[in-house]
Amino acid sequence: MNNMPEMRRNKLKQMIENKEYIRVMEASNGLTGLIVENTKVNGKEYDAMWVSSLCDSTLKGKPDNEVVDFTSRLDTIHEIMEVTTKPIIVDGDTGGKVEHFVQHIKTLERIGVSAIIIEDKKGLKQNSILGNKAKQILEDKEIFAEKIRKGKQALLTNDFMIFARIESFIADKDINDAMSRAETYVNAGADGIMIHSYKSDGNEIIEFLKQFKEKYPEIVTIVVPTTYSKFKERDLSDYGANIIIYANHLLRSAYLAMLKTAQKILEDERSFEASNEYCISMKEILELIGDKND
Ligand code: SPV
Ligand code: MG
Repeated sequence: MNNMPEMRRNKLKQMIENKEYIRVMEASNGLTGLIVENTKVNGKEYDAMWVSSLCDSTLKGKPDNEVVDFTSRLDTIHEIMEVTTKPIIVDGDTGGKVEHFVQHIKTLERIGVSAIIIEDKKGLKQNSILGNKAKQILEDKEIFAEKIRKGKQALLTNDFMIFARIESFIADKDINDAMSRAETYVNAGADGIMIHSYKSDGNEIIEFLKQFKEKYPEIVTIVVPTTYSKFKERDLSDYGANIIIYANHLLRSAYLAMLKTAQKILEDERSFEASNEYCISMKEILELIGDKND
């Protein structure tokens, strides 16, 4: 397994050049990293991994509001890198203070991460899917653009990408706000634009992709179809999406399975039933974490 930083870092750029679209799955620890690395169905597999702030926080029982700091996020990334080779996109939340952001992306670039996505919010960051049920405060677009500009200047390679995430729809602003922010961030050097929505019809996303790709056909677009999950990858790609991220599905499914097991053991006052119904065997677990040098 070659997981050296320089081998991993440029893989995402190469994939963007060569593939119709990039399929990304959340990886939030070594174990989920192994699932993303190794799962294959009918010749299909995941291209890259997303290190989600939501999942990283949830696994620590903490809210998704940047309380889990960069050092801790970095531990998670290292853990994933230990056992995988696929490229990594890091959820950088707001990117924090510009001075800190510059340091953080230099670290990420050095260890072999391929891209960071930062979102144009300020104040106490709230998860986007909360939409208008939380206070979503957008950053001034010029201030945010400066963060992108400074970040780009700090990088040492052409491999590492900074993607700007537009939260206009999350803050109930319209397409004009989103497009104007997109233009500012592209001009500041953003390598791609992520557009997000908490609505399930996907209309805002489709309209944005249409307008954006008309203007910037060459700039990478990223979508996270958590709420508008009915769209097939092919549809999103046809609308203009280049990177499709399944941001939290391993964590959410694992939680459900773990809760069921915990409840079942309480119910039965032994593990026999839960073990047979909900658990993989000890043999399978031990094989999974067997000696990777074999
Ligand atoms: C995350 O996975 O942490 C994200 C995507 O930022 S979302 O939860 O939809 O905001
Ligand atoms: Mg996040």
